[in-house]
Amino acid sequence: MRVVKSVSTMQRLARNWRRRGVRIGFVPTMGYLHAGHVSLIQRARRIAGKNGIVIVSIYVNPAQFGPAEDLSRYPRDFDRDWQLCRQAGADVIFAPNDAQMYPGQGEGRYSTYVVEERLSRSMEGQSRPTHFRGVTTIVAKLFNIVLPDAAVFGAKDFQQAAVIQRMVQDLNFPVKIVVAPTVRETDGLAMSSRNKYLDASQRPQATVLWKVIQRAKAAVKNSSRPLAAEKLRRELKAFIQRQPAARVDYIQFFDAQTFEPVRTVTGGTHIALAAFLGNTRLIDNGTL
Ligand code: PAJ
Repeated sequence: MRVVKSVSTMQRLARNWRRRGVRIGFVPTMGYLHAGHVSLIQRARRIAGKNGIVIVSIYVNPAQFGPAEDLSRYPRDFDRDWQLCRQAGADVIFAPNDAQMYPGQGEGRYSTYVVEERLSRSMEGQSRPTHFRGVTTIVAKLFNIVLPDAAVFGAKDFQQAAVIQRMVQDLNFPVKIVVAPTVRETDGLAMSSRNKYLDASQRPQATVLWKVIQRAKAAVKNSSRPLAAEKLRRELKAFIQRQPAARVDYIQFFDAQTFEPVRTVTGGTHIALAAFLGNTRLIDNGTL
């Protein structure tokens, strides 16, 4: 397995592979890898085939963090990431630094951004106003550097995957976007690099995000009529906030295609939520 740090080297390698007809599967990450990331790398391995190349990028992208967010303390462990990438079947880790990705930022030498203007407005986009601009910009840059045939994203970040899919469609990137299922801890908590921030009392309380999705599913299943979204939202919010460390940011019911919020909830409606456990912000989602 090869580690590449320079944009020009990565792009040169990718162009050579593509010219020779070698399939490139790509998994963009911010590192501190867990079994969720590993499942995406394994999926990319299957897509690329044994003659293809699987590239994992590890880059904590400053542009997608707000000023009050956890950029400076975002967890990192390159040696462990390296082991996990190798075990999962990656061929290349692309690990650029800030100077490679945003040359001269602040000196006026970086000034181009990619903005999706519809799906990115609600939920994560509302709570984190510059977040998706940072995500679409870095993913567009990574696609231009890595030149993937296919890129794998996790359903854990459901809105992110939809925004990327829309960007690829709107801007005609020749990349197939694959969305892989959310990998969970045995107690239901969605795996996340940020789970590391949870202390011993917050960690068991964090399962409430998953529990509330199960609760919403049960409510839909047990009702013969569509449910009023607002009433269900209030009940679920109260359920979450029974946990002393938990505070709800949003709970949204919406159509998974259009991302339009719905007023009545039925089977097939999508739920997404964000909640703080202490200072740690966690997200989860599922189909009801
Ligand atoms: P990161 O949070 O490191 O996640 C990288 C990829 O792993 C994303 O596609 C995310 O949805 C997926 N992932 C995270 N937890 C998962 C889980 N429990 N199960 C399945 N997949 C999971 O998302 C980002 O980084 C960044 O925004 C990035 C796309 C790399 C752009 O900087």
